[in-house]
Amino acid sequence: MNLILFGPPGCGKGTQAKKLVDGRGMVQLSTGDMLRAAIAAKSALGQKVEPIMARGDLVPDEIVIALIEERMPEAEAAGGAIFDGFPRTVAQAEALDAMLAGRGKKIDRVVRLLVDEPELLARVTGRFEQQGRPDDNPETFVTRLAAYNKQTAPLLPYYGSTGKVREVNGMGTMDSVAADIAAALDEVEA
Ligand code: B4P
Repeated sequence: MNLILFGPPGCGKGTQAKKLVDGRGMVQLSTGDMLRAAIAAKSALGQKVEPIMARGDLVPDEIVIALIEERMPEAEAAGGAIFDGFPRTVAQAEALDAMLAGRGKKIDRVVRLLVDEPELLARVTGRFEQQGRPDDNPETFVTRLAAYNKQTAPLLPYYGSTGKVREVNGMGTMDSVAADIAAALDEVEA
């Protein structure tokens, strides 16, 4: 199964993807994690994206598309993947569809996590205090949310017309959100 976890920064995409990896053995492809790994490794890519991420802006499409393309064989071998934080623009969604179609595959489900803005800010601020992730500071979060609203939210009509989108209330406990996502996935597998 190929699943997209969709929603604004701090809605729980990474949190829920990790639960699916643990519970169902699915493969998680998180562009955010890949970019942070490049920064930690001080690679040329990491040095290029570090200031962009620190501002809260999206990194260029071609960079994240190449990162996903590199991991496609792993996803294919596992029978599918959880796309976490990708796609974030219409160009990325089109590239993903083309990559999957080239392998005779498709997106099976898009789970949209619904969380209101005060809760998003509270979560990201909490993580900033605990982990100090630079782009979680409250000022940068405003830019990340604006990027979501301007560049990522327009993906909703792109996927809406496919009938594959399921909305899940992301405001509950991590376990209750996980249960609702499981129901949305079981519907595909049934
Ligand atoms: P990401 O790493 O994707 O960051 P994110 O949107 O904040 O999601 P994350 O997975 O970290 O957080 P989660 O919601 O799980 O992206 C970071 C940056 O990388 C972007 O701003 C951009 O610059 C760049 N980037 C990444 N992908 C890109 C792409 N495709 N194109 C361009 N640029 C890209 O969790 C947030 C917090 O909430 C956690 O502390 C968690 O503990 C808490 N939480 C989760 N669920 C909860 C619940 N149910 N109740 C209470 N707390 C909860």
